[in-house]
Amino acid sequence: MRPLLRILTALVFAGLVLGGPASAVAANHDIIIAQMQFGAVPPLHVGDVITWRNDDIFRHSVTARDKSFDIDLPPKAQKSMTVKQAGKVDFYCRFHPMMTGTLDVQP
Ligand SMILES: [Cu+2]
Repeated sequence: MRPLLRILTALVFAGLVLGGPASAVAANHDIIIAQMQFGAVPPLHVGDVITWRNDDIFRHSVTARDKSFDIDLPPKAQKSMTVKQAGKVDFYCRFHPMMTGTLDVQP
């Protein structure tokens, strides 16, 4: 095999072993909460990790309407979660219900 082909083959094989046959490599996303708003939600896939970071001086939460997650975020705190299910999940802040967003997760 030519060297480039050999490298590509090794990378594909590593991806299959590490990521499983159905998933691409999991991505990490930061979603920043600032000025009483959730930051933009990036495109997501099952297995991705979201780190929620609260840059406000207020306590917030990231609470799923379907109760699949409920993250408490004191001021200046950050917490990570792994995205486990495909589909759309609306979320809000328990302390400021006007703060809302939607996760749109692909398989
Ligand atoms: Cu809040």
